Amino acid sequence: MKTRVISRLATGQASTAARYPADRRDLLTGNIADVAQLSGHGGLHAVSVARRHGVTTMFTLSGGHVFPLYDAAVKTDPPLRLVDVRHEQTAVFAAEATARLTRTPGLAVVTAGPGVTNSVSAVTTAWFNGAPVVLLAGRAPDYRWGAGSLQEIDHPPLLAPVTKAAGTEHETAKVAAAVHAAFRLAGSAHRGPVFLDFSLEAIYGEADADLPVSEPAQAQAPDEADVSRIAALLRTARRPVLVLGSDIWLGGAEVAARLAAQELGLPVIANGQARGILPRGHDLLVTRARSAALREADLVVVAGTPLDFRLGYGSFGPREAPAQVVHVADAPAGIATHTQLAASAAGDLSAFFTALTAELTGASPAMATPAGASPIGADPGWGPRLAEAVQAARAADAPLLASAAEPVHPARIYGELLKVLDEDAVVIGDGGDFVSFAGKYIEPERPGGWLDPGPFGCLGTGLGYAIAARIARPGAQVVLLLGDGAAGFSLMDADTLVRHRLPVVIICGNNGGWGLERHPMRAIYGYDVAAELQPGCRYDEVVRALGGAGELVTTPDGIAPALRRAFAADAPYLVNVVTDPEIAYPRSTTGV
Ligand SMILES: Cc1ncc(C[n+]2csc(CCOP(=O)(O)OP(=O)(O)O)c2C)c(N)n1
Ligand SMILES: [Mg+2]
Repeated sequence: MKTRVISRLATGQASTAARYPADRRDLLTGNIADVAQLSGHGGLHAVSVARRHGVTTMFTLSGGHVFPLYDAAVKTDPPLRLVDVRHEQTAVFAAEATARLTRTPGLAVVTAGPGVTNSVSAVTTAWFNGAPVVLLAGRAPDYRWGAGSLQEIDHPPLLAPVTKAAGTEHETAKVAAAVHAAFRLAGSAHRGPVFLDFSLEAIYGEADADLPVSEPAQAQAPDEADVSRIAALLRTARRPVLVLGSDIWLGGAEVAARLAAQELGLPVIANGQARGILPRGHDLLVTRARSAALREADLVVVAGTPLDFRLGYGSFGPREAPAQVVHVADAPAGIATHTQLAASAAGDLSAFFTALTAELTGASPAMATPAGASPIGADPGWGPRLAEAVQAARAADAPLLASAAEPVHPARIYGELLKVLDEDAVVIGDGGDFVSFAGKYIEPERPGGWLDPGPFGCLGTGLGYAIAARIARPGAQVVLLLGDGAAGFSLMDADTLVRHRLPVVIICGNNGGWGLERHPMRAIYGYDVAAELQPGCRYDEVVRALGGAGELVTTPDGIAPALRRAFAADAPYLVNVVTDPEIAYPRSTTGV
């Protein structure tokens, strides 16, 4: 089994390194195109293609149907890093977080049957989050299909509704092309997961095939007339707001979006991975006053995120004078159809913001702004009013962030965490109320480092995201905020952190129950059931038993020193903070 580079072309001449004298190897640099032929089993073909697409890590859980993929991972040069986990869901969540943090596709490999079915919630999460994930799976052999071999089930129909494509490859010689197509599709806007399984014959079989050539994906520029229509709306709006979502980060549009906000003087609310595009404290960042901003706005431009429950389904502004709504997405299918839009644009998000800024500031010859005039028609009092609301919200937070209450108020955990969080920290939330508090109090300094589960709201992302974050951002703090309920879904994968030497700080907000369900059920029925967990359960001891470290914290003053020890530890470390079970996050939406 080997990858055979059959020709290497430099400046038009077929050549190999061996043909050049050592002192003229410089001739091999520069415009070199690799034309490679693959020869070997299907696993080798798949892994060679994945590497071409920037994959350096394979997240997986073992099964005989996928051994050739492992064989290829360890034998290619350089090898792929193999991270073997304790539940397939963790493997796919890790691939998703890799994609979201590195903006190159993430790869997960799972075995046939239950390996695939265990992946479904995580694939769906990647689907909702527009994350470029390729899930490769084993599959029962074709020659016995229908006779009932182990784990024989047709996977693609299970995956089709939650992927951009779900298919099967039956021939070794076509594996490379199929994997190449999967990566290209996953990584092109609007991004998302792609599923591909290989029959046992295809993955174990041997064949020769060309390694497909990767051309850079062509970004689709938004329609100029659409941009002009949006510019015209901004020229006359008095109280405009710009909402930025995760696709801004995933599409590499964070710089263009920031410049647009600054040059146009637009107040910004940031969601998901767009949080941090304007750093905490920036005078245009009004996330902390989002209710007031969205309630009073007369024009809301939402870019890079759906108009779903997190944004009131796209209804903004005063009841008697609803705001005009503009939706901007990276692909036409992402434009909302359930609400009336004043305008929309679809295409490359960076190109959109650049064109919009140019048109409104006069950099575009089409529409020059007289010198000194504001490029948009905003009421001069609007920005300062929102900035004041932000200040007021921050001031109101202060006592809770410093709360000396016992049992611990969850906000106090964030008060302490904010003091030690680095600018480039990756912060991951997996839980209910505990994570909602985090969303309120933690405003990142840089984009891309905030990982919440997104609109699918699937508990259990935590350990997979943390594993991936530690690998993707080796020099950064990685902090996982974990509800005690959420912990139950994936804490066993602290074992993966230990085995792969991946130190992560895990803070468990332990309110002894499913807080986000306990309080709403009480509000509806006056009582609650199925919402209690063991009070003070020693999740820290679980991590210790698995070879990591941790400690229990029961007082507010105990939090800061425990966090110091956790960040200093060279091991996965769970700070288990027992919090007040009676405290509910003040929620304004149920999501339905
Ligand atoms: C897989 C999954 N199952 C159930 C839910 C419903 N759910 C949402 S939040 C929540 C409670 C989470 O409890 P915990 O992690 O302890 O956080 P807390 O609200 O107590 O802070 C539940 C059960 C879900 N979102 N995902
Ligand atoms: Mg809880």
